Amino acid sequence: MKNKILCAALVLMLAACGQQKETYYVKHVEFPEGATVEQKVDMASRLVPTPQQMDWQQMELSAFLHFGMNTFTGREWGDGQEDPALFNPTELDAEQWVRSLKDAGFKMVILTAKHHDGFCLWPTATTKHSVASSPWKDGKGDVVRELRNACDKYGMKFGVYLSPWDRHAPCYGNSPEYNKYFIAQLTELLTNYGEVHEVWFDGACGEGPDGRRQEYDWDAFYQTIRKLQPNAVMAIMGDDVRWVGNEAGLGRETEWSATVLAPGIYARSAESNGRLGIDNMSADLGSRDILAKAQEAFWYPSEVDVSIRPGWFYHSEEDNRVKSLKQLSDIYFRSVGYNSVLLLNIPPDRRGLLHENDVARLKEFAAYRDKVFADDRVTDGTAMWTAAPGDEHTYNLKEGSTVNVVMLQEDITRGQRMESFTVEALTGDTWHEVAQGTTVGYKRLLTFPAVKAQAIRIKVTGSRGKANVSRVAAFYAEPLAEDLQASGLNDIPYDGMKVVQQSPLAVDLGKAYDISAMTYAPAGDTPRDSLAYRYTISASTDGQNWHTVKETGEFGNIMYNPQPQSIGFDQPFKARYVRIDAKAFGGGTARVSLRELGYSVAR
Ligand code: FUL
Repeated sequence: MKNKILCAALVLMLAACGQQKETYYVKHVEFPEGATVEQKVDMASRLVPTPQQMDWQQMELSAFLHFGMNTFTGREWGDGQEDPALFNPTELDAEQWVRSLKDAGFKMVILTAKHHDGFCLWPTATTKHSVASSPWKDGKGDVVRELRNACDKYGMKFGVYLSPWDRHAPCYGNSPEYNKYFIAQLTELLTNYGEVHEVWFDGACGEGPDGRRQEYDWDAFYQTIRKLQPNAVMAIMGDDVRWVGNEAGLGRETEWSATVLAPGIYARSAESNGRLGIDNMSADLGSRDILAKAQEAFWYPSEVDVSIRPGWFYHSEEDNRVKSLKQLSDIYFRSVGYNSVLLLNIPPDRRGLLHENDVARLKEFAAYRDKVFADDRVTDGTAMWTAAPGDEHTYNLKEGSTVNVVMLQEDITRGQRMESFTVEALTGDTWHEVAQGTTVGYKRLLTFPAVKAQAIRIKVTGSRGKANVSRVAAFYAEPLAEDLQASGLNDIPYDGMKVVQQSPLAVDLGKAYDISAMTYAPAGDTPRDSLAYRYTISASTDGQNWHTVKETGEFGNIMYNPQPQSIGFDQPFKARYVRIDAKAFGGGTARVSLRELGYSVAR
């Protein structure tokens, strides 16, 4: 198979220092029969990205634009029966999309040229089910073209999402015919719209009419892309970019771009991944243990796709549920900061504009990142350091530095190698550990409680040969409190609430409400050892007589993943006063504050 030959291409390069030859494997390596774990680990540590994968990784931030028929029907998945007459944005302005995204630091936009409902946003020759049959611009419009032009104007890279699953095309399920149809659509998009940097194929594969199953010809799709857009990366159902495994914005703390997960489009992948017992969602895709069982490994880096709103498409009822700055910042640290590219979806609305609330949040998000990363406190962090287990390197900080973020980068053109390390801070004349990390890869951001320090020290505790650490930096990120109101996790105004008791926290909500659920969202500056773990919730209508509404609840894993968690109840209860008795993981008393709790009011 041609792609196998391409992937297996082996290059010899001169190591920068030492002049001895190091062997690198671009994108794919097959282990020899009988290879030992050490040999496999060594070979995996010499896997490197293609130039396209490298460019892609360096973008860090891409934007997704889910726009189409669903925008006008209010659905997330259309059934393909929608009338094209419904598609009629009143003020579509692709320049507004691209300008807002560019200002917010995004380097590429990917548009849903066709979602599962089969409606095409460009006037395709393959079907009438497209913008050409809509009233928008009297059927003369082309959303893909408008986006392309805007990208050219603002210097933004451009990508397309084309859903293989098509609930409209009558030939869907008749495999050879539909594959031809799909390739014709792909060919139009990859021929008529200039340079395409990412082609995004969703894995969803539903049934066609009469329950027929479509067998996609992935190899032919792959060849089409390689022929027409050799510089594009092929994502998800592709072999350049891997789906992280969830749509919640959660990267893995240990994230190997050099992975044993075989891309789903290869014929052999189902057998190989099945034998290893892994899929995109598995926690471990690259450890020594799993390498020991594998026969090959891939450079197949992760992309974290998540929407700024609950849905992928615009729904006006979600206008007040745009993710908060804290949520976006957490997502950033757990995607870009976990060796992944963040693909954030911002869905244009029915006017054909990015909604004001989303644009405002994007601005805040960009301003926050700019502020955090403007001032690298490390004075000498860009000198390349070749790090073997047991090695350590000290980095001086500018005078008077307080830091709570450390960034590490590896030169991945020489492989991903770091397996574990610690970060220590020097305060006065004492070193103390502030963080531990596992993989680094292209970029790793670690956060920890703020510390005033003169220097930081990185100690390598595990690596695959010598890791090439290309940058170490340190920053201070202002802790963010969750704005439960803005993120739609609280229905009751905080202004009308009062704390009636600090510990355990008891709150007067201002008046009685029927409460159906609550949320606990630990604030960014809550020390980990005082986070609530086990809790009891009591309610009262008069502040005197209390009854228990939740006997024993647990915020599982909160100490490692301090994200909002919901508190469900068997039935809604009426309360003006709410109390939470909570213990921390270690058994001590937890500290909960007023704005860390949100309330859903029963309607
Ligand atoms: C999913 C699709 O089914 C969603 O609608 C969305 O497009 C998301 C990015 O991928 O699998």
